[in-house]
Amino acid sequence: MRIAETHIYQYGLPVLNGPYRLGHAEIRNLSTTLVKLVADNGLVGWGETCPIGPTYAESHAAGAVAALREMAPGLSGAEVLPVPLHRRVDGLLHGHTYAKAAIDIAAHDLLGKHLGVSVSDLLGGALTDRVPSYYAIGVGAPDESARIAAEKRAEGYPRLQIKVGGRPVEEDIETIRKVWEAIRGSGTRLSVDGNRTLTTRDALRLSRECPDIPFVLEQPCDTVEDLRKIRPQISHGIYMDESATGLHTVITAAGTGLVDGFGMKVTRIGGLHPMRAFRDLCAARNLPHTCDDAWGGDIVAAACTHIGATVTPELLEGVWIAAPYIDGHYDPEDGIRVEGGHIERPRGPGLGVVPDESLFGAPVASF
Ligand code: 0XW
Ligand code: MG
Repeated sequence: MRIAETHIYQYGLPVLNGPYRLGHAEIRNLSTTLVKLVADNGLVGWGETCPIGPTYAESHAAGAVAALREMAPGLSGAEVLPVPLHRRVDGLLHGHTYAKAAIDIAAHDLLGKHLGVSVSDLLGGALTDRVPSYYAIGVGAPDESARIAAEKRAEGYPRLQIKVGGRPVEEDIETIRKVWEAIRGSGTRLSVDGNRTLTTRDALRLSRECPDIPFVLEQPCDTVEDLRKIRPQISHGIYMDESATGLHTVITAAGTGLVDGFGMKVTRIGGLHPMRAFRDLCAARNLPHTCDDAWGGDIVAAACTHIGATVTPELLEGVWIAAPYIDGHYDPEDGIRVEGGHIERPRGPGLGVVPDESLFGAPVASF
């Protein structure tokens, strides 16, 4: 099976009950980029990539479209198999993994439909039909964050993430303590995510002043060097997220004992094919990790859920999807939802979601 056509769409995703606050940005509106691959046998596969604004990482919506426009002409006739396809796209454009991931996801959708199997089957096979999710509490007032934490714990979320940064560290510490008081004894796991915005000084303070609270500290500081600096001085587990831009960084971080786990995004690492290798590297070093993405609708949510279902349950920290912040679904029948803090693995061949493409309007580019 080979690629015959490539169509690129953009679609607006206003944030429901926004803004969604991180340490470096308030997110109110996002633009997602979708890729529709049409194979020479007429089958269609969908991919998606949705950076969470232009400051979260070295990626942005217009960049996704531009990168895909650069690669698309060279996709014609490409085999829809991960290894040759990744080789092909790497020969068309260096880097830009977040854009290449949309092609990778669409190819997995196509391949699953062609073989009559799900994407999780293609990734080695699912260990569960219901994966745990987690809820990310944006940077907010201590009492409000504690209220949300209690509400989400009651809904059944097994894990919560508190966003910190972009304000005096004293406010972050007070928020963490109030959230802990709200969930203490429930068994709910906790991550405190700085999204690269803390100085090492504040990351150390936050850990030292909460010695009794068993959270993991996720990407508190911006650089690998800063993580290396605080590592020996900190008693909380450290997870790498934004710095894990590729398997090379993951291998070094895992191999040198720099981190205790990862927050990983399918599109940042380049799609489901490299994500599978990441999963297996973490399994080899017994490192827990998430299977997330920055943002996006049913297509990227399905991709994250499928790979999440193949992770050893003891190592799966959860599958984060943006569905709770998006109004509506691409697939009116089988949209990907969080229910009771968990996500049902999509059924059906490929990704198991069929977008109503009339939602997206005309393609911004077709090849
Ligand atoms: C919580 N997430 C997976 C969703 C937001 O895009 C940020 C991200 C993270 O953990 O950094
Ligand atoms: Mg994170």
